[in-house]
Amino acid sequence: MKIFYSEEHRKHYPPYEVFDGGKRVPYFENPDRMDRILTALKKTVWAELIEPTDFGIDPILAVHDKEYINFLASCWTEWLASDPEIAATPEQHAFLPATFALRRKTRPTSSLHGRGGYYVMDLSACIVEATYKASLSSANCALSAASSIVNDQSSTFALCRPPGHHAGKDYAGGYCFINNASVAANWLAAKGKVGLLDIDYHAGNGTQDIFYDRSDVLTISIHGNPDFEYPHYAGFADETGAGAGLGFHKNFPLPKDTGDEGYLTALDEALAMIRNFAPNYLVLSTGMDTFDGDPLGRFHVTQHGFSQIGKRIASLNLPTAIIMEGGYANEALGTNIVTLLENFK
Ligand code: OKP
Ligand code: ZN
Repeated sequence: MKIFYSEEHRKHYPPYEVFDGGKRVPYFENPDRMDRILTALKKTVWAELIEPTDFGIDPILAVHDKEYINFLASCWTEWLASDPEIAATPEQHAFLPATFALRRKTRPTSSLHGRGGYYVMDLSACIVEATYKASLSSANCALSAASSIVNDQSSTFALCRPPGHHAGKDYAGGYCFINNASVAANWLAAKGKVGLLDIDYHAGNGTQDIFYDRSDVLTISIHGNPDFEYPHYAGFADETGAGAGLGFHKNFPLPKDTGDEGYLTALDEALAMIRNFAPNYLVLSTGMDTFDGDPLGRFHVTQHGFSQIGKRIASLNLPTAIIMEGGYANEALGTNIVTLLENFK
């Protein structure tokens, strides 16, 4: 199986993130996650690591707002230039706004913090020097996977970091800056009908927003109920699309302590919807944070569960671009990914 991966992510390693209550903690979405997965992949006989192709900025701008992308590109340099103390110790800092724009009647104002609060949704999408380049490279991994499934009609894995599914057209959030899966799905939509299934533990709010009024990409997300879980304001069952897209988005908000059985019941319903939609391609936003004991999740999916999840999704028999999203139980991450991927080779 082709695995698209770049080392470009490594320096995107903010020194901290901020939890509810203002608590600073080490950045959970860290480079070690990729090392765990790489180690596990290298033990298989079927994983073929490939550098992503550079698709340029156009397929990204087909999904994201230009001013938002400009903000990501220049944020760090502007931040350093704004304060000599920060410039003296850049490795101790991350750009984080402390004021956030509501989407209603607001606009990006010209100061860095004015744009920061407009384009950044929370205190986990920390921007450092390497963030923009890492994000572009991550998107190129997803685009390379998309292009590869069209050419080969077989499934591929994009080992993306940073992840993408919380990033919307013009906002970053939840460790995500460019919505890799959406960029890939939008690129694929020019070639055929696309199903996008998000199995990360957290609701794929960015993906939901991007395709909300479109009927050519069916988006489905299975996740912890936003009544108790991040991202808190999207992912409810009554959000089903709008306009031409009405009926082409589906959320499965599940309760705390969901295990294999409850998860697979929702998955089967999602797969029936995808079969009915009959897409040419599938994009799978793949988070492993549904795993039992994940530090950021409240589900109890087991390794056996991941094997079943992979088997059932693979039985759709669709060329699938598997896109890495979250998963923070780093010790188990490699094994869990390999267990899922085994079904697609
Ligand atoms: C990204 B992905 C918890 C704060 C939540 C953000 C979680 C982002 C998850 N106190 N922090 O979907 O795995
Ligand atoms: Zn997640």
